[in-house]
Amino acid sequence: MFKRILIANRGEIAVRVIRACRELGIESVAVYSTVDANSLHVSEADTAICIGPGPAEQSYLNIPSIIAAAEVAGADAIHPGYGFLAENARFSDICSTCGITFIGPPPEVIDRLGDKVAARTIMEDAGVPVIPGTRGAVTKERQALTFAAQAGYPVIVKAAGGGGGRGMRICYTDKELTQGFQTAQVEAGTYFKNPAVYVEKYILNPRHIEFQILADQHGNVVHVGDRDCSIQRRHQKLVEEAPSTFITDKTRAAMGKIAVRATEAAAYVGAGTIEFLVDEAGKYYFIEANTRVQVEHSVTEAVAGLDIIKEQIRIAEGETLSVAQRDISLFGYAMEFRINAEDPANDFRPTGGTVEFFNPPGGPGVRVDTHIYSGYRVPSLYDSLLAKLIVWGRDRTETIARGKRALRETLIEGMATTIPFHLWLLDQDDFVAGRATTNFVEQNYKGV
Ligand code: MV4
Repeated sequence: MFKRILIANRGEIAVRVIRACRELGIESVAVYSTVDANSLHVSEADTAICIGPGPAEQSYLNIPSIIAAAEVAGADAIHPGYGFLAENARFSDICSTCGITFIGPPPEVIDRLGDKVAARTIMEDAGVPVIPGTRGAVTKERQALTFAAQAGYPVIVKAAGGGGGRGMRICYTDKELTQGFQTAQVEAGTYFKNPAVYVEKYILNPRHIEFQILADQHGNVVHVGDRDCSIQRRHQKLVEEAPSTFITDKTRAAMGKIAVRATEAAAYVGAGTIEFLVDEAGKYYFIEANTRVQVEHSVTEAVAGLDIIKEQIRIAEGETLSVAQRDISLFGYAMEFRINAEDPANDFRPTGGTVEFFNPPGGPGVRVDTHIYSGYRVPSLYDSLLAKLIVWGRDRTETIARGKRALRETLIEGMATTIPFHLWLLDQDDFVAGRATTNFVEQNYKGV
């Protein structure tokens, strides 16, 4: 059993991990940058160590500082949260070299799945449906054009080192593809230090549906159901829900089996996500795997009654999963609303400043994960997430009603937040009817 875990992160996820540690009787060590000295994760943890100045490169991304803090504190494990170093294979490797358990997959697994070309090949070979596309990287313009001629336009050029919407280019003609291929290659080399690109058929109006996975070190793999993350804007998710209304229980079961197969094919260990795109006909395709716990893990916790962070820690300790697939069932509907310091009336421009007053919502079926409090100053250097509001209901109608009620109860004074956007969304017929795809926000939201 771990005695002490260092949390290499900040904000709500650091607070979330501290809570799991406390329930498991494990001591927590927070690290913080100078601008985060008044942060809740610092006061909530058993100990806190300052690791450097505000800019993340000098603190939350500063591997030597974090390792030094872990050694000084006597931590036997590091939880990376999401973002920052969570999907950094080198960090996972350095932790293990220093005799500290990285709570996440081993470096080889992070590398394998971080390379989207390698991941596609692994999945294809394992019989996991992938989007029709080139096998392996495309190095010659001719290969890209040949694929497009055979598959038909539109196609999408993606960087092997990209993911999460970065390094993609949609092409409708030979001319666009010739150009797009060139620029994609150059950009991939500069931004991802990997010039490899590949080409896929472009799926119009897809839904983004992902499966939560848990895999222990003994070969046990389970999925904890799906999340629909289609409500997003410029690749930033705004609302996630579980389970998706778009797929039938039969499809859900089939996709779950495929997600487990994908996990096994990657020899995955830890908590992770298998992402799919689902086209208008309901066909599903693997797109990528995330080797971290995600922001939206909490909607899965709400419908599955499982603590994903505690499972993640158990896995890292070498324990077996606390549940088998037959023990997992989903009950009701959950939605997560990301309350960001962004102005939805002003193109989601980052706001910020001081939270003059904060009143969190409560009552049945409501969970708030946050690091803010009345008087908290939001540093401008990090992401804009202030709080996650997670609501649960027995059916989706109850969940929506609760969402509205809880969003109205939430008072955050001192800055504009995304709450008015969420209230708008919950009044949209297409959303209420479960018809919103990944283009919904861009096509329908004109400001509040
Ligand atoms: C696609 C696609 C359509 N066709 N691939 C964006 C994020 C990254 N994970 C993959 N993405 C997409 N890949 C093919 N072949 C459309 C998207 C996409 C998208 C996917 C999920 C959620 C939101 C999205 C918004 C725009 C585009």
